[in-house]
Amino acid sequence: MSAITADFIADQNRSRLAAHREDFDALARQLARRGLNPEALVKDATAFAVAVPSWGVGTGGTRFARFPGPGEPRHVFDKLADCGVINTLTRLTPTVSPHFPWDKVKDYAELRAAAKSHGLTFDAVNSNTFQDQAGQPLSYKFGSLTHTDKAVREQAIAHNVECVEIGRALGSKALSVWIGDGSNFAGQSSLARAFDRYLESAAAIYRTLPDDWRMLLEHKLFEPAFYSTVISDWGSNYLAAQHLGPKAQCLVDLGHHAPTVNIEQIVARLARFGKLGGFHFNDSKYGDDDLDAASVSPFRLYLVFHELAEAKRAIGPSFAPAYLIDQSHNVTDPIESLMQSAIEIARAHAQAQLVDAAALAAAQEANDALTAHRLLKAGFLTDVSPLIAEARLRAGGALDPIATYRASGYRAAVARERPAVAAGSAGIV
Ligand code: RM4
Ligand code: MN
Ligand code: MN
Repeated sequence: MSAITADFIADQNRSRLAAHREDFDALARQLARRGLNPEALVKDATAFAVAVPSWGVGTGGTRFARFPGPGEPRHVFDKLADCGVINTLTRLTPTVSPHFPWDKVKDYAELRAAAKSHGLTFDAVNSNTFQDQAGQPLSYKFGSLTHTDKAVREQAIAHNVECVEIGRALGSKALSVWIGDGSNFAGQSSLARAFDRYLESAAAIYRTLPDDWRMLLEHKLFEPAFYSTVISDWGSNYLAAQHLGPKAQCLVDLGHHAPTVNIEQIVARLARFGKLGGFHFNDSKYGDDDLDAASVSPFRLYLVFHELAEAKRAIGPSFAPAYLIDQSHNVTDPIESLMQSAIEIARAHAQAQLVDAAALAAAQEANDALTAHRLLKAGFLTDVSPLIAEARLRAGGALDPIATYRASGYRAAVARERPAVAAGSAGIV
């Protein structure tokens, strides 16, 4: 169990309960007046979940520096303890997405049991061929799955196959693959042949996937390669996923597009053709900024969830993309940022359920642009805070997760056990 007890949470909730009841009852009355069913909406909000990234609970960094905070997790077991706190308070994040080899251990049964002791299970496993690991025979400096040298490609394939094996031991059902492959100079690499090599390598990984697994391919416009990346956009991603087969789907990281790209439209397209595998949620102003979800563009996140709600209506319950957070926390306590982000993602989801889909479709058919826009925006303009707080409360979570976390003294307590990390080194995690 997490260090934060049910009694402590109940105690913290007590002083907030009367105000919450008032706010929730008022919202429930308003929703009922609008023809919505508040009880069904609370149930739906209670069922909502998003995975946290194991790499997100350590303080991130930029290319220039990293400024670690107190009580940084020393290893994956500490990371799981932190992830447990996030879920205990928010009741939104029962799964953790691990990254290998960062989270490598000797005994995966022990890791799975440790997760369980914090009330957690494992989500998609992430492979890493964008860095060289200690003792690795061949370098990824010039690429991994798309390297010109077959031996390097084979090493990268073997790593992904190992990730699937680890994932099986952990009870995961998906492999997320993001590669840093690309080029820095026009002419440096053959754009056509690099993609061919990707397809061949990815197919070798795909062949080892268990039947009930998915392979989630992640595209990214730039970085670390700055002229071209091999899987640069949703078009290349879709082509690859289509080429590989039904178990391969596209993963949309919100920060991996050019700033003006219409991501919600990409979501609609991929969903329509069964290729929307999942998300990496974060927010950004310029590029892959990895800022906290909805901290810059909450309306964009809402529009993404509106498309997801539409897709669910069209496709039915089989439509279940994997929801993950992928952020880098440079100036906040990562536990606070991840709780805040999970809540904002749950908010966008809850708001999207408020849209009158039939009325919206009718306005669209009638070409009544302004009515359609107002119907779409109605969800975004509704403050659903009491609704998602009620869902948390019923699930045993905190009415105010961040205030409760601060009151718990968790960070100071772990800082006493976990030695301070030296500042200065640059890095993503
Ligand atoms: C990449 C990408 C991957 C993540 C790494 C750490 O930009 O978003 O999903 O695993 O960063
Ligand atoms: Mn990502
Ligand atoms: Mn990224």
